[in-house]
Amino acid sequence: TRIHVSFALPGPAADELAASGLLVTAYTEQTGQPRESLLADAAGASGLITLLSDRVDAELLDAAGASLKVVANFAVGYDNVDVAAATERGVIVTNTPGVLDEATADLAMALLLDLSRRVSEADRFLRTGAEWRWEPDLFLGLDVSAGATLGIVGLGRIGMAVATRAAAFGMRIVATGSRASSPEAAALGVRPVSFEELLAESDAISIHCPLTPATRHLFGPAQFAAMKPGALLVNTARGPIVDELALLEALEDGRLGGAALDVFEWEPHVTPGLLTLPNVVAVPHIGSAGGATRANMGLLAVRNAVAVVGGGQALTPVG
Ligand code: 8YV
Repeated sequence: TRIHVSFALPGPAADELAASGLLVTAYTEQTGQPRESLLADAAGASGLITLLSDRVDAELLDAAGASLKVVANFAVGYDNVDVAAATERGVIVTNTPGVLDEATADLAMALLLDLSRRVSEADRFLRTGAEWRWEPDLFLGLDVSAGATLGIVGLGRIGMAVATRAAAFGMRIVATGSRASSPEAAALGVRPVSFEELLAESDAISIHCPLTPATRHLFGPAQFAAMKPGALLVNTARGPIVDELALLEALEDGRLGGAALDVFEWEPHVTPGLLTLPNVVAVPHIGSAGGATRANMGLLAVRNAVAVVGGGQALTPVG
């Protein structure tokens, strides 16, 4: 009985896995395992602990073979996993919900504040060594705390954590998604709306839905045209939810006021034109990159894998 890990787990998770008494193999680079070597190491494993960048498809599942019981994805998103192919083969798929809500919401809020108050843009300006004096209009931005409306697309666990923060900042909040009509959302002043209403009413939109066939390119030319002129877009969910070339065009046209992106359509590639626009803030998929958060994601992935391999129930199966 062996568990294979495709990347370097955070310390506490690696320690717990080592203490499980199971045989463990691991690819030790942080960057994640090249495909051919993952296919080879998966052969005969009972559990796989995988990253977003690992394509868990029929080929990988078949390379692992009949011994495979569980794929524990080190992420809340599992668009990299062919869940149907896993289910057909009797393989349980797990993710890491809950433990990264606060960290991801913190980053979404940081990006929203950065974009609205032009923090990165102003920082880049100073780094050019340009001469400046205080001026009333210098880096004038959007007052999010003066009742600006935030639209949360996909109000689930992470969206609720964003709503909590936005409410504390005095923002009006509209939302779509599973919890938009819940009492907890109502208590934060969240107004449930249709996607069309959200586009039309929001001064800033933050995306928190999963990537599925239904949400791929949820934001394209028609949606950018339906947004308020000068509205801001924040994406800490998944790149392909946004048509990145259409986004570039909407920014170049001046239709949108700015975009803050943690994720990209062709990750790790970033559409170069985005990086030359002053009103774009881009960071390399660091939404859950808090030390404690990453440790907890690792522990949850390990506990899922060990439980299923040992004949028990998964803690957080998907679906
Ligand atoms: C991970 C993420 O860092 O949880 C997710 O869905 O995108 C990030 O938290 C990344 O997916 C690593 O696998």
